[in-house]
Amino acid sequence: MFKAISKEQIENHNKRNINNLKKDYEFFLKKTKNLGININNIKKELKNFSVALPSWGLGTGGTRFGKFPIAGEPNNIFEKIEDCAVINDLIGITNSVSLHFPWDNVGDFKELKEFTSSYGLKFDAVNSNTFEDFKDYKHSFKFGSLTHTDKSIRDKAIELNVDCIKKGEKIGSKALTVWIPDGTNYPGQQDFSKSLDRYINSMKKIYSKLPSSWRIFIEHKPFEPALYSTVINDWGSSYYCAKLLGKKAFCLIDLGHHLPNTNIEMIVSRLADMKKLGGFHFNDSKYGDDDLDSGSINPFALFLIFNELTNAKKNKKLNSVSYMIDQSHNITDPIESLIMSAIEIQRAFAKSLLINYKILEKFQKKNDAIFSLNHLKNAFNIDVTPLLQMIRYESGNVINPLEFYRNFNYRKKKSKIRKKKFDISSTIL
Ligand code: PSV
Ligand code: MN
Repeated sequence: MFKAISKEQIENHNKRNINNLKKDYEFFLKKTKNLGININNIKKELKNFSVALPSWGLGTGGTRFGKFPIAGEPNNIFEKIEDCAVINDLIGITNSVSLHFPWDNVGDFKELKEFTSSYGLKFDAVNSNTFEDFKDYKHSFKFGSLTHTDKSIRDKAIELNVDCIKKGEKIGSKALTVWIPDGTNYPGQQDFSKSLDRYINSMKKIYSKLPSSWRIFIEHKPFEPALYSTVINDWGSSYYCAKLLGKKAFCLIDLGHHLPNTNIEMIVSRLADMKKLGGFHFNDSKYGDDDLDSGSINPFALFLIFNELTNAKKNKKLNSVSYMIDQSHNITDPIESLIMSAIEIQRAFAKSLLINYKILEKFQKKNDAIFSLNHLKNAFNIDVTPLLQMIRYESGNVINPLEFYRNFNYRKKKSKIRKKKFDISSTIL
């Protein structure tokens, strides 16, 4: 840590902000003490919290209508790692990066690993891409990948996933996330049952190549790019496959991969009970898989997810769960979006730690709906900003990261060094 941003710059920023923070923090301590909350225990839990950054979220995203790159944005995985280091130096809760292959292919993985660890960063789950065709491919994933009717195409998709594991081993990853685009656009286009069988057979082959300390995450999604049906459409199918595959297979919940109004926190609880909850792709959405910034649309829903996680952990029902962000930053500087999103995720977690489950259970036993909700709302409504700021301050990170980053003029500096993607339309935010 602290290679991307000098300690001195951070200290100067913190010196200017610490007096205000101390006042806010004192007020926060008084308030939580009155509620009988032990902040030291909560701080310990929060200091162990981290969420992985998605390599694909560092460049500006886009829609099928277009893309608006910004000056100074990264052109390759090394430059993306530099940006991740900036984020982590500022907020201290994002010390790992999730890679996506073949997008993040490099000639020398040893070099990438060393470069990354020189910034105090490591690698989280690796992700496979069987949802688009690349120039050198002799096949096409147009009609599916792991579930394709043609064995040679299924074999290619299996090979790409095994290749991800091999690359992941070189960089110290411990998990593979598999999301497939397979499905149909027309009723009758495919035999649902046979395509699921083909999926399971392909996944068994990938699973057999997993190193013993690795896990495999199955990511479900009800639609897109297939618009009538998908093969792994929901958590039921995901659970079924994870169970069939074995001990190292788990379900991954991408918050955007649900139909509107789905009770995602309930899915979290079920998968935790079934010991098959492996990880998350955090983002937010209003309509579908919008890939909006975490907590930007419905922070209460995010809090309710963490309520289930915290409760499951208290009841010893939770395996180790990987947290990753999966967003597309179409109109913002990705670094700013990721700073804010990671803090929003941490905030939801912090608020869930303020819930007193003994008190909540008393209300639940009495069927007291209003006081049960009120107990959750009390935790949700406490402003934990001073707590998160104090944790950053104590860990040597920055009290107000967004403000620091804006004044740091990072993009402007990088725009002088990094290759320009566009001359006229590139904007510095
Ligand atoms: C698919 O929508 C997804 O959520 C999967 O995780 C992919 O790997 C990722 O987005 C990147 O496109
Ligand atoms: Mn995802």
